[in-house]
Amino acid sequence: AWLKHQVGGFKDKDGFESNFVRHIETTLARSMFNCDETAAYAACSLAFRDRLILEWNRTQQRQTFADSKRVYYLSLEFLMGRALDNAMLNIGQKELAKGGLSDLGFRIEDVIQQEHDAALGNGGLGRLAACFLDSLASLNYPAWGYGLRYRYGIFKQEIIDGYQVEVPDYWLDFNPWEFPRHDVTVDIQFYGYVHKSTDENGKATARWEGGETVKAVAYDVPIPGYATPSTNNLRLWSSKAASGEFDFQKFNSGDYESSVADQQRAETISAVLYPNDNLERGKELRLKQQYFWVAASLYDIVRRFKKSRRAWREFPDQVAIQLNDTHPTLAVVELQRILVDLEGLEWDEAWNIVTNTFGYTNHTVLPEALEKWSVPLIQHLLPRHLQIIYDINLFFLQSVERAHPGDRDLLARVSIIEESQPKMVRMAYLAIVGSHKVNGVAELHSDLIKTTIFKDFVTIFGPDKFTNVTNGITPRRWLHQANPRLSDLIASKTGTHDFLKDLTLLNKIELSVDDPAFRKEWAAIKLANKARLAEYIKTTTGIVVNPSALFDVQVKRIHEYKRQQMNIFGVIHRYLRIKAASPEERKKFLPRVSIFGGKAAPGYWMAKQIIHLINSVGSVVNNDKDVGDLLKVVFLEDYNVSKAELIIPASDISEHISTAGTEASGTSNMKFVLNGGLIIGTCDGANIEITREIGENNIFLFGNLAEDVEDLRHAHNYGQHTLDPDLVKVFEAIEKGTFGDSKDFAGMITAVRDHGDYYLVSDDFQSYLETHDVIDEAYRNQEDWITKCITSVSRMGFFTSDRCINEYAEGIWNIEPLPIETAE
Ligand code: DL6
Repeated sequence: AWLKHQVGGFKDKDGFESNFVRHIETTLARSMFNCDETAAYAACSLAFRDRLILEWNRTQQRQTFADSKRVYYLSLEFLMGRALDNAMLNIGQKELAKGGLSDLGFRIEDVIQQEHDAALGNGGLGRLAACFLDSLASLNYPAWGYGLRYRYGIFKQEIIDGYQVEVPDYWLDFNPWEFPRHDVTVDIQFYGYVHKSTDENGKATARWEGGETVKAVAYDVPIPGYATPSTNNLRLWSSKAASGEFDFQKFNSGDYESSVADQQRAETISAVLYPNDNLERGKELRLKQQYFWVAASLYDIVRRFKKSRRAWREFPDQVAIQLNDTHPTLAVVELQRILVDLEGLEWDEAWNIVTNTFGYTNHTVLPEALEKWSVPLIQHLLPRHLQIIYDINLFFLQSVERAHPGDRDLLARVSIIEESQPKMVRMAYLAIVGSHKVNGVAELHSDLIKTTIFKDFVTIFGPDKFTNVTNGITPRRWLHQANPRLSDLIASKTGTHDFLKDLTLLNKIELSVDDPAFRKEWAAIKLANKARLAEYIKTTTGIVVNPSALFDVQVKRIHEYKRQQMNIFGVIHRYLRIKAASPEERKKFLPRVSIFGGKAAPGYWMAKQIIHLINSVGSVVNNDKDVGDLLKVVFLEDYNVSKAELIIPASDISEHISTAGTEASGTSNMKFVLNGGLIIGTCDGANIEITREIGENNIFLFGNLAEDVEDLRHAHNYGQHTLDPDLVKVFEAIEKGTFGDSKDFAGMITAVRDHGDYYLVSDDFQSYLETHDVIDEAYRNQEDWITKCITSVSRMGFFTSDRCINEYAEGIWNIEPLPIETAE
């Protein structure tokens, strides 16, 4: 397969170079004498894109010809990052391109850097979708992703005077990785009325006549598999006015502004990604985005199915649709509408098809993130869908009543309609009722959904409907691309890079754990990665850090449950200790660099306060002569996928310290360990399974357990809450104005001291500090430390997204990989 695959790439370096030059001279209308790095990026991308297109067409033809079952992954977020590096690596020709570019006078790193991240996501959920696409293609599964082509992805974060400022991220200036399909469009309706009537056979029918029509235009993005010719498709929808560019009548009568109003209103739908992570706000435009996207995707899927001329009942044998969180749940309703209203199927037959088609993945138990839409809003925007939701609920509740007669409380608890003011549609319940499988994303999380938020549904549907698929990451991007030297060192011991296709092969390096040359090179790679990050820190922030200090990293969305506030309180505690120590005692401190990065949702006041405190602590600590190199605090602006690729390989210890039971899985924990960093973490999400795989000695766990959280919160609410004395000292320092105007940080303090400490910062603080002391000690013993790192990496095989995809394919989607013909 690999040989055949090479045929899909360039024949040789000359082939690449001539293609590159052709694109410079013709596609870009430049000359090689006037070719800067931006143009080189464009030409290199176009050259590789040419290769991908060929494989992509073949893959699509192969899938159509095979007519086997496909999976459609519906996700409002795909956090893809850069495409060129990934395409070169997956095609297996990065070295060739490096040589070619060098011949033409370019460094491949500089060329790669020109690319703007495709940042169509907020955090873990969107990046997981991107890893899944990589695995689906790499494992040759027939699969499509469906999403929205936002004109503006997640905002760009600037830090000005220590505060987060949001700047729009217009990423589409030049994007060679997408293909507009102006011939693939779907008219999507909103608003309007439902006409009910009875047909000649006495059957009740409903016809929805929309009040507004918007056009969905498809943009296709090729997704190359690794070491396989399979190239799958990600289809992103963009919104356009159905009526064309503008209203000529209004234009001709001089009403220029309103002549473009329709166009602007339509284009707004796919204009921006909502920048909330683990939070839903119930905005009408968001609901419009959701329906626009699922309606266009389902139209496409159904159109493809109908070409096969199979009977409708065979739909679930041909089509699996995965709902990435509840965002696409309207797809359940839309498919039922298509089957009943448009195709004339009986309700029960249609419902049977629907429920056998969908699977639903839950990514959070946080109440504020569970989607609910107000009934009046749905009634207004999607009147027919609301009727269908009511019917789905009616038939569901009737079945519950039959199985649990007389249990009115149960009916109220599980009703898809919440009887509040206004009434709300509980999207997670609709997703459960409309799917045949529901999964959580790590063992603890999957257990928690069964025992807490979805407990009643386990009683109703039985435990088999609920399952777990622990998240994973693609080792192609998160090892080979982000950390090529480590990947090559591992290959030198395992014999090949095959571990990138079968990550369990990493276990072979455990045999080399005592090999001095291997260990030396291992340490040298880590140091080089840290030096590279130190250079970046210096250029972007002006802060000089010592690469041989311990790098302590927490990069992820800023959220109270992720507890960056606990981290910065810990940093302040360390600072106070250094300050209080004598010059002699100071020598005993292990030098540390505390590195933070992450965006706060623009409306999340507390998260923004946390960012401000981190930056304020940094400006004091970094300029304090008593402290020197013993402690530096860095906030890296605009954390995104490309920055993660730079930061993660440079970490010694990273922080995954959510309040137990709140982080569904986490995936950066896996990325850090895979890159030879150790982690400090709570017993939460996938940290638990990471511990099981790599061994308790190789991870620094601390804090209360999920099972104790409720009791602790209860105790807080009854005033049984004594603040940790070290935390009190930290608060005193903040309140004294050590880090600037203390009023700016009052919210963070009162949340812990006066408002019940919902995230248990005080309860976990002491064990957090003690564990950091243990880490300092462990780090001093570099020999042991390296052993821990190597051992951990060797045991990370389980956390590949390839394993996840195989689990989904077998346990939920019932799909098979499509065989690839081997070299002739
Ligand atoms: O499953 C991917 C990712 C998990 O690793 C994180 O633990 C979890 O917080 C995140 N969940 C969300 C939920 N947002 N919504 N809706 O992003 O999913």
